[in-house]
Amino acid sequence: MGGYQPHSLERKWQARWEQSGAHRARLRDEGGGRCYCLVMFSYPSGDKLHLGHWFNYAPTDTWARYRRMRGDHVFQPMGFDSFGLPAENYAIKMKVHPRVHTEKNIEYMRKQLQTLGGMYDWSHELQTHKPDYYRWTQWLFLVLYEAGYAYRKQAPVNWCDSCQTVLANEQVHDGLCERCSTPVRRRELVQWFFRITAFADDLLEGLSRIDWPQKTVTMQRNWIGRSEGALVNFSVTEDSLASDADVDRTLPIFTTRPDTIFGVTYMVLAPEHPLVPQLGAASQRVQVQGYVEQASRLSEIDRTSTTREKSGVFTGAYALNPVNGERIPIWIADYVLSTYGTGAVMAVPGHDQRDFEFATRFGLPIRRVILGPGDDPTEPLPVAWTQDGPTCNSGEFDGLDGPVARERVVEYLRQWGHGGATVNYRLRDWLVSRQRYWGAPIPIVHCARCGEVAVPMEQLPVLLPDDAEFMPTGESPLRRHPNWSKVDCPRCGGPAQRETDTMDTFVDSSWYYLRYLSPHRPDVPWDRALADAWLPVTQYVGGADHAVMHLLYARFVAKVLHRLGHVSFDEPFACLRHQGVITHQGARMSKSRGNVVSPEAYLDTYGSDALRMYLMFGFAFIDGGDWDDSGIHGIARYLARVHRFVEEHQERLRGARTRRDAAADATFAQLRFVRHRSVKGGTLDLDRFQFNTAIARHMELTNQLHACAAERSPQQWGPAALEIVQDWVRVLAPFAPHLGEELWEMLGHAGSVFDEAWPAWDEAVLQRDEVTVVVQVNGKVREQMHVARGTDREQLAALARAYGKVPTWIAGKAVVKVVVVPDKLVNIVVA
Ligand code: ANZ
Ligand code: ZN
Repeated sequence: MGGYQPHSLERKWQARWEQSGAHRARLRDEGGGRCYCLVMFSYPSGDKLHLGHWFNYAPTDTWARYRRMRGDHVFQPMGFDSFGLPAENYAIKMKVHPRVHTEKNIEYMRKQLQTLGGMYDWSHELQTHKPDYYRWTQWLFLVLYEAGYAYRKQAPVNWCDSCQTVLANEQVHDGLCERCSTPVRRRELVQWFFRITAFADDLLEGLSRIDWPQKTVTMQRNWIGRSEGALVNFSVTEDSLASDADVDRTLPIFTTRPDTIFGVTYMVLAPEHPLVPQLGAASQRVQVQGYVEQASRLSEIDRTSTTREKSGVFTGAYALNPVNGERIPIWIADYVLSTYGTGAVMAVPGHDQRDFEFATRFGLPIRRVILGPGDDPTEPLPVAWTQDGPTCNSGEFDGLDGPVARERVVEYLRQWGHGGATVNYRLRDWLVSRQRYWGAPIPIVHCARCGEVAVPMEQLPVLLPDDAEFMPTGESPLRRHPNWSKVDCPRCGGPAQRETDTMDTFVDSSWYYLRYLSPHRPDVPWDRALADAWLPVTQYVGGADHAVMHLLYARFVAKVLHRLGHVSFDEPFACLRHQGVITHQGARMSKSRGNVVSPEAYLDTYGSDALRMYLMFGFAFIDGGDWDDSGIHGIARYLARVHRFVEEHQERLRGARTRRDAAADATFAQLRFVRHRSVKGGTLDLDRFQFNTAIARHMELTNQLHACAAERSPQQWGPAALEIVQDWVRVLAPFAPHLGEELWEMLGHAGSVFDEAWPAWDEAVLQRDEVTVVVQVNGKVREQMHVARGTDREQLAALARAYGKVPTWIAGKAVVKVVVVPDKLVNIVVA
């Protein structure tokens, strides 16, 4: 006795779990389903785990425990994404080595996670900054490199002056660095890329085979941005070239609207287009150069903004339209991007909004070649008509509908060698190199004689030196190290230089789910048999903010590994759910905002079960919400009440085992009904990650138990009632795992409640005594009656004739016969 003492109780069960190895995954066990439940691991960046993390991990653990009781072998690993910018930035600010403080944070976070009571198998923990992990990240790089999916090229990159590093497109928000909000600048640098674009169609196709939130699927689809269209080769006129240099005069453009080709009245090149310096009269040169410089200072976001006034300059050059030989002026304008399509467009102001604005501003002709409803081919266009319609003013292609016109124009172009159908993607190759210290070194050596040489696999890992100067200078810290980069070329033995860039941390997290299965294998990145048995991940849980970065990269890497025969699946995460965000004072929790709520104070006051249960009960998992602790006290009281029930009724419950249960059916009918309803509801809710309503179901059952205990004497509790109490404990256990174990023990059981089977429900018990009976008159449905189940034929017939509006349907007519199907239907036939 002594009431609910969460702290000692939780310590007791954590120690027992540890001692008995209760959370050890038995990955090679046969029989039963396999459930790989994975929650996105976190950055040990110094913020420690706050309530937002708790909100992610606790419900997922509840779900995993539930699956275990459903009979699955559950694997729920935990680890740390310990390389990368957050850790390095923190280290720079605090002037401590990233490894030192990262490892200190990991110790702390691991302790936090242990207090949560998560069913984690810590013997499978991994940390991405450890050589025995990043050795295999380097292996992955080489696998891609050798297959031609990793390459180096000069590229305009997003550069953050404050972080002194290159940022991926995904890390630039509204033209600002996502980490420090410094405006991002374009810069040309040699960088490493992964050829994700080679998998664009596979990445699109796979989206239809996975159970992911619709919004995330749409975001990935848009990010990949597949456009079907045509490549059309215009040609620059001979007299347009500045010098008689031997340049190719073809000017290819990408268009999704080849049906508008007769409406082209000018061309636009991106200011960065390689032809620009070659074009036009000397008189235009100064103006063109000035404009190019001005454009280079703008971000892509600004350039594509629809509200900004269009700008541009005429180059003095002309191109020829391949379908009609027309001579068309070539302009440059910043609304055309160098990174999309061919960096050049055929402008059709009559039917494209941007072109219309541009033409209006600069007085360029606007021509109608597509008809809207009721349009006259000779009337001028007051606004751009951007939808489909029959063609006009288009020579031999006149009068064709959009799709047909497009097909015919493309066919014509193809025949005459002026272009053809093509598909264009918005997706760009993944820029993976970083000029930073805290990451896995790229395992490449540059040799004066042999060029780029891969480090042989058996020489991995290429160790990150501990003694590099990691304060940012704009150059890779590894380059400034006195001797780290000096090596002998693996191929010729001559003097060579290590690649000094490190890998984007998203490379580390692109394959970690594979390593979890066998994190200590020194000989292979993962155990193939285990990977075949356990993957893809059954349930993945993490923030929606990863919709196009991590979640796209991990899919890409799985597809590469699959194509190269290293794994047998090609989608890594079969089912994905995003937890909502727990904000505080209206904003996402972050140390810099000073609005972080840490779980410790609540743990000290209420214990872990109460905190995790409150997080699940007080907020919808998918939606999150603003932190408000006013309900946590109520949840703590609820758990105490549950505990007290078992404590106070122990005698009654023990005796129930041996007592005869004769009166049980009658006495406990209502309890039985609520038990089945609450188990059914709770189970369906858990399948949908609706933890709050699942808990409400449990509360319903608690109330019913209390009512029964108050009404019925102890002698009336037999085994059937006891079983209901046990189910009530079983159903609580995944939510409050420590208390669940404790109650199970109080009920006299030696084993763990998590080895118990999840209770089932019986639909028959849920059939309330009421049924809906349809009333028809001459076969037409006129009413629906709610009547007691089992009502006999005569009574049903009588009820039906008088029910609702039925009397008005049969008034003044003769009832010929009444057909009755008990519990279902009454059909009154009248003449
Ligand atoms: C002529 C045309 C006529 C166009 C018309 C549209 C409507 P999506 O769907 O996003 O793929 N475009 C092509 N390359 C561009 C670039 N580098 N920068 C800016 N715009 C570019 O868009 C394809 C359309 O965007 C292309 O089709 C082209 O304009 C423009 F009535 O060509 B269109
Ligand atoms: Zn060499």
